[in-house]
Amino acid sequence: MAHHFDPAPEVLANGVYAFESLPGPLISPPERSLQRLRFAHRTPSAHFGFPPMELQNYIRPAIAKVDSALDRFLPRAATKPATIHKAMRYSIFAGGKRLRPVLCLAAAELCGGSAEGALPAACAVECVHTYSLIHDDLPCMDDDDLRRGRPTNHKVFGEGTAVLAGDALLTHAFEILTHAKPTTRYGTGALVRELAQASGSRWLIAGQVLDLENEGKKVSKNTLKFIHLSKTAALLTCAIRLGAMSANATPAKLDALTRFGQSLGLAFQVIDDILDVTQSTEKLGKTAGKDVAATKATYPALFGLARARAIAAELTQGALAALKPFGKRATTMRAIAESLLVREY
Ligand code: GRG
Repeated sequence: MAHHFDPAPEVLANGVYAFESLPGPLISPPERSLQRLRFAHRTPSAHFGFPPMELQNYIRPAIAKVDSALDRFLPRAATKPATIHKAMRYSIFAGGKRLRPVLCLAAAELCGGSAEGALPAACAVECVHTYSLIHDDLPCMDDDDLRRGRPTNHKVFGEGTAVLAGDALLTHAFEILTHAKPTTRYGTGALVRELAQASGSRWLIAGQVLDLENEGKKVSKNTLKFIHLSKTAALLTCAIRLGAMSANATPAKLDALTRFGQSLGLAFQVIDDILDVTQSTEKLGKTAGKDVAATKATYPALFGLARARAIAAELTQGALAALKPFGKRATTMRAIAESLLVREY
């Protein structure tokens, strides 16, 4: 069976990656709904920027379900050797937004499944995501001291343990994923392949490799899009696809959600780039201004802030358009996408 993460992006003769399948330029977002989100009340427990009350009512219990499932799925802190299990739990429970697991649960429900049925996939993706952050923060990568508002894993446990905590989370993710119930369309092998491909050397790691290789260089639009698509959008899309697969989604629904995930994932990273230059370290919970300091390839660097903001809005609009076949059932998914566009951290 053809698989979403199978084809590597086409590499052109000049070494540039082609993105014919991605949504092109789109129209501006509806100003009215943005204003509603901008002025919605923000509570300290709000994880997604400015979610309106109805969305908070969805996100809070979803995060609680994910947190308690992660607690069940991960080895106890006292399990020997305790150091590694403490280090894994330290980063997992450091206060991340839980965006990917929430999207996974929402995708399952959108396709007629249950949040409970999607929990193994949601937790598996969060473990892979957390591993990637632990490794990204290491001195040999982005070299950061702060993550999720706390000292980074290697600052607390030392570099060796941090490398191993990342490795262990990556491996444990696949053990967790085997707890997902197979459906008539998607067996355990299909779910495992999905996560392995999204987090492997053609997607997540490809993005990180190009990110490192292009520091200090002026990259083309296509290369920048490939970096963002692979280092951020691939895992986010994978979370959504796994949620849909846990609900035995039809191929048509899976395709629509793949388009949604790719546009949303790109928008999410463009906004991340913007926040890096517009927000404080305190607000972000990670060191602000790092991209400029490391002369990273980012949307504000390549296009300027105003154009980067417009691109994020266009990509969000593209994500919303991909949800059209779901009609009113996609209200929560739409609200998540809209709230991410106006997030401040
Ligand atoms: C294999 C050595 C080795 C390293 C892998 C792949 C990788 C390292 C790093 C890529 C990770 C990275 C920094 C991707 C960018 C995606 C992104 C914006 C992450 C932050 O996501 P949030 O804001 O984080 O959802 P929280 O903390 O809220 O979960």
